Amino acid sequence: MTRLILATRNPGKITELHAILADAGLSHELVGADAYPDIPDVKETGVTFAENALLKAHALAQATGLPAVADDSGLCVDVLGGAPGIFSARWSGTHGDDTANLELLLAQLSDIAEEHRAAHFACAAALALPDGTERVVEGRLRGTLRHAPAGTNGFGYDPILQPDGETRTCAQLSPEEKNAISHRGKAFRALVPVVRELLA
Ligand code: ITT
Repeated sequence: MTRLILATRNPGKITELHAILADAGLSHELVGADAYPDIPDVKETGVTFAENALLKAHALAQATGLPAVADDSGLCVDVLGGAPGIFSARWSGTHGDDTANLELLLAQLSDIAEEHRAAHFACAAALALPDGTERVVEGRLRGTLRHAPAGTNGFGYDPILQPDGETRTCAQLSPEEKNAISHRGKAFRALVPVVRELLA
């Protein structure tokens, strides 16, 4: 069985990719970066989601000698020209402070009318092999930004993004409902044929 390493310490992402690979009939053993604690975190110095996902996947593939999968994602707001984008996790200055990031964004958009509040979550998912072979695919979830948060599921900007065709925010969807339509779900599912092709 081929072992695949996923460049994240987020157990939710490991579970999600595991389910997607299993649904597709692939039986690769999937391990998180936590299984290799000596490997340092990679600096995300790219300026696109795809560049950052590839940076992380290559670093892990080189360090472990295993095929590696990495993703990078964020929220892109149309009226802000795609920001926060790759800065989504540290929009308010502190990496991973979801509440501060969300509140800052809501304040910045406070006088923006409903019809101009379009935004999307974007995710790039990359596969890199130890020999340098690489592939990257992308997924998006389009929606509208609410004026106030609603819902307690998920993380990050989930409480303010209402997907197109939905009456609830992402944070009001169950994890299964979100995975079915999410940027990350789409990107990981698009990666399945790539895994099949390169790791047959
Ligand atoms: P890694 O350890 O895997 O890198 P991370 O928390 O840095 O995880 P991501 O690169 O996946 O996260 O996402 C960057 C930020 O984009 C994240 O902190 C959120 O603010 C936002 N984001 C990404 N996907 C999201 C989602 O599905 N729902 C809500 N916010 C999301």
